[in-house]
This record gives sequence, C-alpha cells and structure tokens, in this order.
Amino acid sequence: MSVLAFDLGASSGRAMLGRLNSRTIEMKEIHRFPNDPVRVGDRFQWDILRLYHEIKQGLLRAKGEQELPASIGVDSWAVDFGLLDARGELLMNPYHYRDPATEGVMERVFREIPPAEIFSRTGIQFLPFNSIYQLVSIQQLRPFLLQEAGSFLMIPDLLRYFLTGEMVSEFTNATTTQLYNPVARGWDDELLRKLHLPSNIFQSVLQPGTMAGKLRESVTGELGLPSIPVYAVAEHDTASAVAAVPALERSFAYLSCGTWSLMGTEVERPVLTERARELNFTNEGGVYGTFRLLKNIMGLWILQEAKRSWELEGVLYSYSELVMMAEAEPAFACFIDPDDPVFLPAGDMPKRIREYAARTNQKPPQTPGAIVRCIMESLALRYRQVLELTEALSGQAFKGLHMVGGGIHNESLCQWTANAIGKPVWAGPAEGSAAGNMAVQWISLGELSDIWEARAVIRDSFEVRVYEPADVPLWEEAYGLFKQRTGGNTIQQ
Ligand code: LFR
Repeated sequence: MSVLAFDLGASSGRAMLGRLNSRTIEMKEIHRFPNDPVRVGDRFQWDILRLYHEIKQGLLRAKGEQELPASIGVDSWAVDFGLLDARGELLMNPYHYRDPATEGVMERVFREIPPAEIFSRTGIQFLPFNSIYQLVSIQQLRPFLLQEAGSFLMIPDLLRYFLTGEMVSEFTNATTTQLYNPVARGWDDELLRKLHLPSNIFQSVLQPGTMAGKLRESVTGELGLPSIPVYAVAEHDTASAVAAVPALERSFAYLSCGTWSLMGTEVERPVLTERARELNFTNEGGVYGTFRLLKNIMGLWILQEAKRSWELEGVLYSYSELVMMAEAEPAFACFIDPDDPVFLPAGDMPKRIREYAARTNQKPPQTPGAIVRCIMESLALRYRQVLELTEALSGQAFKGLHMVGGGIHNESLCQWTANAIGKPVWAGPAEGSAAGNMAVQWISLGELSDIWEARAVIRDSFEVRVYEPADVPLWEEAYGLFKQRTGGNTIQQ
C-alpha cells in the first residue's frame, strides 16, 4: 500500500511516495522544491502560498504513479504558524523563526512570568523564536492581527487545512509552541491569560496517527484526484525523524541532522526538573505517548550560511568541495560554540566565526577550508557535550549514537562525531522525517502493527552505515580544549 509524505525543511521540501512491500519500504522522491524565505524590509517571512502550490504539484505527480496513495501526511519545521480570520482566510504571511522581531521578547516575557513557571507548565526549552514569543511580538507590533484572528494553525496544520478544509492542531508540533501543557494535556490557558493572548484561537489537538480529513472538493476538482484521506502524522519534522530512528533497543540516543542538529533520547514522561531547565533541554511531544527529551544544536545552518556568503562574493562551492577543503586543513586549530547566539540569525558566518575566534583569543581562520573545518569539528565536539548531558539527565548510558537526516551525507561529520563521542555512530536513514511520516500512516492504516515494528522495517529497508570511533585520545584532548575555549555558553546555562 502506498502513502504520500510531504516533508518541508527550512531550505527545501519534498513529496515522497512510499510503498510497503511485505516488510520493505520503497521510497521515491516524486517532487522536490526549494523553500526560499523572503526578506521584505527588515522582516523575514515564509512564502506559504508557494509552498502550498508545490504541495499541489506533488499531488499531481502522484497521479502519474502506478498506484494512488492511500493517504497523505504533512510534516515541517516547528514553531511557525499562520493566523486566520473568522472566515478561515489567512491574515498574514507566517514569519520565519529567524525573523529579527523576536529579539529581546523572551526577556520581556520573563518580567511577567518567571522562566521556571513557563518551563514547569510546558517542559519546553527557551529559544527566542518559540511561538509564544512570536505571538507576544505580534501583539506588540501588529495587535490588530490578534484582534482579527479566529484561529492559529502551525505550518503543517495550515497546509493540511488548505487541503481538507478542517482546522485541527497536531500534538508533536503543538508542544513546540511553548504554550502546550503536557501534564494537563492541552493548551495552557493560564499562560495565555497571563500574556493577554486570546485562547479561543487555539484548535483541538490530535495525536499523530489520527485521520484529520480528506482532500476537499475544491482540491479534488482542481487536481482531478479522488478524496484521499489526510492524516495528522508526527507533524513536527523532528518528531517524524525520531519515529524513524532504526533503534533495536528502547534506550537509544539520536541526532537528527539537518539545518538544525537535534540531539536527545525518547522518554515516557517529560523531565520537568530544575536541572533540565538549567541545561535548557526540551520535552517535545513524540509519537504514541512518548516525549523527546532533546536539545537544539545550531547544526549545519552555520555551514549553509557560510556557503551562501561565499556565493554572494561570487564563489560557488559544492558541499563536497567544502568538506574536502576542510579535510586538507590542520586539525583542531580553532573552535566555536555553535550555540552562541551570534550564529542564530542569517548573515555573514565567516565574519562572525573570525570575530568569535578573536574574542576568545584564538587565531581567526581565514580560508573557506579552515572555516569549514572549524565548524565541523566544533559541531562534533558539541555533540559529545550534549550527549553527555543527555546521559546525565536521563540516567542512561548509550552504546552509540543514531544519526538520521540529510546531514549524514557529510561522511566526515559522521566519522568525527564517532571519534568525538568515542562510540559508534549508526548513520541512516537520510530521509528520516519522510520515513517517520510514512510509518505513522502505515500504522494507522493497519499495515504495520506499532512503532517498534516500523523501526524494524526501516532498519531492514535503508542502509545504516556504521562509523567506528578512531583517534580517540586526540579527540579527547581536543574536547578539553573545546570546553576551555567555548566556556560560558549562554544557551547551555
Ligand atoms: C528542525 C526543526 C527543529 C526546530 C526548528 C525550528 O527542522 O523543526 O526541531 O527547533 O526546526 O522550527
């Protein structure tokens, strides 16, 4: 039985058709499209209608395949949303989570509600772009939007609404707003009240795996398709990626590696301790009653933006060229803390890295190769640091690390990660989010019995490459240096 997964990342989206033949998944990319956010003045926004257009193109391509999908699911990055008026029409272009307007908002909110209270109510890490702070920023800059708003829908909810006409929210992604209470299992009305945000715009929250409507008439008419069911899958892309981790054991650590690096473990219950808050870990909703105890690491974003800076200067490097240039550079020359807030907004990363080096008494890297080496080594060492914190917080010792997502195409990064953590890395699948999106659909359709069967099928269907650790003493020494030079990390504390 085939299913269709739309997986939208921060830089590209894809429509993947999955076929389950007895116990093997065949995945085919039927449509891929860029996701280019648009800067207008000093605001940074998603081109949501273009994304919806591309979703329709994906549906048209599915028509050309030998069998129509039995169902459809949409996942995307988290935290961003659209506001709709009482008639269900979009009031605004959703803002990009890297839009500068949220700067300083979190700190202002803390004057009204102490961070300890926000964390105990939501279990979510403090990131300046969480939906809660975006909403407060809208309240300050464009209050009429909230006065007019009839509903709030996260990006995948919104696209699903365009497809089906049904307005419902989905659990895994709802948790990332930092407005959802995982213990009370609902939107936190008290937080909303304290912030003077309207509570009537929030929709009921479905668990992943619930049928959430069918293609509406206007869509079936326009595209010449039957009324295919649309499921609420694990609509946060990271939740879908974690669902697809091909783990053998219940206790496992993962690193979902794309624009962001998300590292953590799956837990049965949110960890709402003081320690979790101090370390700024999050408890995002997972599939089938689980939670994702994890931490955001800035990830390959820094490399993507550096590449873009060189492009703007007129030099176009491919990722493999950049990685090869990095491999030719001397090891451990300069480290950054990838989670330093200076690396969050879009902009000139090579310059920011050089400034960071100067600020921390290191020799600033000059060539693209040296800069990329610095980024990749620093990421691998930061992974080691966050893995240790994950172990401490969850009281587990992991035998190795599962890496999923497009970042695993960077083989040196996988190898250096294994070296840095001194444990094997199991890399695969690269299309983790799409696989997890499909798995939830197949479970709902009765084709797979549960998430553990899905993980076993994923393990058998995709290559999982093993990277054994090497040069461990050298990396151990480098880890000491990394900690010295990057100490005082604000996100970690
Ligand atoms: C990864 C991701 C992260 C989330 C970030 C912003 O694609 O969904 O989990 O923190 O994007 O939404």
